Formats: sequence, C-alpha cells, structure tokens
Amino acid sequence: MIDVDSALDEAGLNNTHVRDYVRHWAELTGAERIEVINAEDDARLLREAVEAGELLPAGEGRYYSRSYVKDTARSEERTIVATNDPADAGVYNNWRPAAEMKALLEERMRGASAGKTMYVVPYLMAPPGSPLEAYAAGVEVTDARPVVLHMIRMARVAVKYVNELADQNSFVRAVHVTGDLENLGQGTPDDQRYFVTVADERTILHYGSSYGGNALLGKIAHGLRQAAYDGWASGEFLAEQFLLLGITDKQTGRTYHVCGGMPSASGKTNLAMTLAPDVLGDRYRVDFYGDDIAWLRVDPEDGRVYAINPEFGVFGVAKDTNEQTNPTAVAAIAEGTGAIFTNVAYNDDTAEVWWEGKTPEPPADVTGWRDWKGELIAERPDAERNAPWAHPNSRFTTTLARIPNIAADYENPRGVPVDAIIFGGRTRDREPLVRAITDLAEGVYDGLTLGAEATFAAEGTEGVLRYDPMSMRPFMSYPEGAYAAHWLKVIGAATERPVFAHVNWFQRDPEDGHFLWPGYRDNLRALLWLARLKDGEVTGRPTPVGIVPTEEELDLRGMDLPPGDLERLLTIDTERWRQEMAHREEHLSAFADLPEEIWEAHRRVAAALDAEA
Ligand code: OXD
Ligand code: MN
Repeated sequence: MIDVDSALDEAGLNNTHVRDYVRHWAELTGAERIEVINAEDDARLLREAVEAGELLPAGEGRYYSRSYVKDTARSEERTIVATNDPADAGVYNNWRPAAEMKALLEERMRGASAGKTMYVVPYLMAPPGSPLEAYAAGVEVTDARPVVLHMIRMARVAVKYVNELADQNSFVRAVHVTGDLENLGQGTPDDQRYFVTVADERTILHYGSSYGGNALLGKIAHGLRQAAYDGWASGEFLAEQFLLLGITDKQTGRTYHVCGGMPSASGKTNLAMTLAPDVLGDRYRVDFYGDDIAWLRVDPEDGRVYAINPEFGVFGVAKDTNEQTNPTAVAAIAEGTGAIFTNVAYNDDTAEVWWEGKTPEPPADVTGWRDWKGELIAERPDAERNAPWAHPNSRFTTTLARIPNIAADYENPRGVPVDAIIFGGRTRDREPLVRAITDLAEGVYDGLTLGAEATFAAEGTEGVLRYDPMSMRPFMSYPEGAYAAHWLKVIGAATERPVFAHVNWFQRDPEDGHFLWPGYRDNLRALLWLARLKDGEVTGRPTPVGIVPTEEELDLRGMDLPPGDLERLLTIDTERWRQEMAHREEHLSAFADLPEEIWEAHRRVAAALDAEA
C-alpha cells in the first residue's frame, strides 16, 4: 500500500479533510504513487511529459498532444447530475440517484489507476479573495499528467488554496480516472464511461476519458454544473456559460462590462477576445475577462450585479482561429506562450501545427504532416483525401494572462459590475442585429428561449431552433423552472440592473444567402449601441420583441453596408416571429414550475406581435 501521508506531509498539505479524501481515492483506485501539484511544477511536468511522449514540442515553448481517437469531445449522453433528492430532476440534467451513481463509479474506478501516479491538484475557481471563494476551491485527483498540465493553465493551482480554507471542508472533491480508453465501448450501447456530478455532495466522479472537456474537472463540471447547483442551493449566485468583456470609451473614461451566452458555434470566444474595429480603435478599448464562464452575484455594497471569470485560462476551439477571426487568440498561442494544442495536425519534421481555417489552404508541402489521428497526410487513401487534418473539436489551451488585451483588473476579487447581459443566437432570418430588453422577466424569458438554428437534418427541422436556455443546456444541474426562478431572484435583487439584449451576427439575404453583417470586430458596434442605450444616450425604436437601433444610432464609420442590408438587419419580421412563438410555447411547456412571470412575459410578447400582424 502506498504511503499517502508522507507524500502529503512532504507537500505541506495539512487540510485533514483533503488528506482523508486523497487517502480514500488513492486506496480505491490502486494508484502506485502520489504527487501533490503546485503551479510551479509546470516546467518539470512538461519535461516529463515530453520525455514520456505524452506531449510533443510544437515550437519554442509550445506543446502538442493527441487524445485517443474515440475520445475527442464532451459526451453529453454519458454526463449525469446525481443528487439525493429526486425533485432535482430536470429536463436536461440527466438526473440519477446519488447512491446508485456513487456505487457504480466506485466499481468502475476500483483498481483502475494501478501502476499509475495519482496527481493531487488543489485548485481555486475564482480570483483569490473573491466573495464566492467558499464555492471555488477544489481538489482534482487524476491519473493523467497531461490533465495536470491543462489544469495548471485553466485554474489557479496551489496547496495553499486548500490549506487556507476558512471552512476546511468546503472544497469540491473531483475524481478523474482515465480508464482503459481502448476498451470502453465509446459511443456503443455498451459504453462504460460515466461523467457524474454528485451535486448535493459536491463530488465529481469522471471515468473513461482523458479529453479536456471530460477530464479538466475545474472547468465545466465544477465551474458550471457544480457551481450552478451551489449558487441555487445557497441562493447567492448564478454560474453561467458566459463570456465577459469590458469596453472603455477613452473619450469619457466610462467602462461598460458585458457578459452573455451563446450556443456553441455562435462566435462566443471570438467576441470575448475581440478588439475594436480599426476605425474605432482610437476611441474604444476592449478588454478581455473571460470566454466561457461567469459567476454573477449582487454586491450588497452598491446593489449592482458583479461578475467574475472563475477560470485562469482558455480552452478554445482551434478551428477557424486566425488573424481575422481572433487576432488576440493567435497572439495568445504564439511561440513562448506555453500553449498546449490538442488534436490539431502536426508536422513531425518542423514541429508546426495546423488546423482548418488557420490559413485558407493547408500547407502545400505535406512532408512530415500528420492529421489529428497521427496518420501521414501523404499516405492517405483516396477515400480520405478531403478529410479534415485537424479534428473539428481540436483545441488550444493557454492562460488568461497570455491574451494581449487581458483586462488590468481581471484578478479583482470583487469582479466587475455588469452593464449588459447578452444572448447570441445563430439565426438566418428572424433575429435582428441587436434588440435590447429592459424588463427583467422578458430578459430571462429571452435567455430561456435562446437557440441556434438547426444546421442539418440530424439536428432538427429547418428553421426550428435547437433551444439552448442561456447556453446552459449541457450544463444544467437543477430543474429549469427553479433555474428561471433563481435568475429572477438573483438579478431581481439588484438595485441597478443590467440591460438585456439579444444579438445575432448570422442574418442572411433571403435571395442569395450572403451574410448581411460582416461579423467579428464589427460586432462591437452593436454592443456600443447597447451601452449608449443603457446610459440613455440613444432611445432606439420599440418593437414587440425589444428595442432595435435606428439606422442613425449605430456607429457604422468605416463600413460599407448596402442600405438594403442595413434595413433588413434591423427589421422585425412579425410573421416569422409569430411562428417562433408557437415553438417557444412548446419548448417552455416542458419545464415544470416555470415562474408565472416568465409565462406572462411570453404572453406579453405574443400579444404585442399579434397586435402588429
Ligand atoms: C465547451 C467548452 O464544451 O467550453 O463548451 O469546452
Ligand atoms: Mn463552453
């Protein structure tokens, strides 16, 4: 039996609750060694990982890894929220009884780390000193060194975070066991994987993957599912899959903070890291805070909603990341940044990396290039000639501090006051560029009916949204009706409330299908209008679904939009909206105990649309 206590003593880890937890899982998983991790261990662990072949060098101070071919994405079907109360079951949280899940996971994990090192990773999902710190500490135990290296980039990692806890028992127990990846039946009826958050016991048990989305437990499992549950159970805060950015008007000195959610493939990371369009750069500065998670609470001191990004890094999708779509990300993963790439293409000879959209065409000389599966491009069979080189979900991992426009105050424990909460769908013909909503219940209603258009038959019917409430569908940990009520309660407690808005960069011309709005850095123009609306500098045009800018109110300097396109971008198509209202009714009806305020908001919007028809 391994000597857990000596390893913990040596690391100075003296929190007795953490020690008991580590001892329990070390014994159960049968790990051979224990190693306690601090962020300073990064350089040594990188060297070891390269020596062991787990990482390959990808240019100066950058690294490359491939995950197992059947282990390249989050698995929503295998992800479960378990509690001891059946009333916690919702539509999306895949609820199961805690006792059943714990027994099952213990059985899977028993002896499964035999011969391996168990890394003990104490972490904090918040800037130190945050009022939400009590919900932020965790200890991930994992049997995979690359997971540790990702955790060091994605969370603050140090023993002191658990030694210094005010309540020594208030940390998330996050257990990751890789399992025998080649024999887990991924995607078959006999799938052995389980990714379980036992939310009312603050315990996360993930078995059967070493891919980041399933294995970095601080991020999604703790930062979203567990934190959302904790926020609800405590009544104190919201944890949402939101970006967070700041816009400073250099002329007035005023800074606006915007947070918000978008379903995947709707440009959330690109918007989070955006810069101002060149022509507006003299006047406005955009600061990056976070691209994926925000925790929101009301500060009793001034009654405003404050947001923090609990993460320490970015785990971004590589596909289509380039100078035009996301210049700040490109800088954040350049040589010398310590970035880790996963499942992009890799050149054995030059240690370069490539992904679809990095450049318009793949490298012309294919010598040395291997695709994400490790197959030589030069030796691809004809049938695979056009297959992508990188996996569509290939990633880069880098720390927040590497983003060139990281906000100076990103570690402020209080967070930043939120001026606007935006929801961004992906809709070809109904949603205008931006519509603002000043009523709380209508704003929450808008978030609950967020969605992205079905893109191909398998996803749903043409023109019908795949609803993704608040962009939290895969991360919902408690029932949707209670979730809506909690939103109304938390934001409703603010004395100065943020304005809500819905944005859409994806409207197309009905005739030739071209995108009406160029997107990317120009998206800031919609947010600038929203900020001015919040401050009463513009009034917009009221419509049944919110306030839309007039053409004159948008700052379009330096753009060359055809007038017809601009008009369409700001038009509300009442008939299409009335069709949508019927789908919304069906979508919301699935949620038990949806607050009456939300139904009232729905009926108000529907009646206003009918009155215009
Ligand atoms: C996600 C992610 O899967 O942020 O949403 O990685
Ligand atoms: Mn995400």
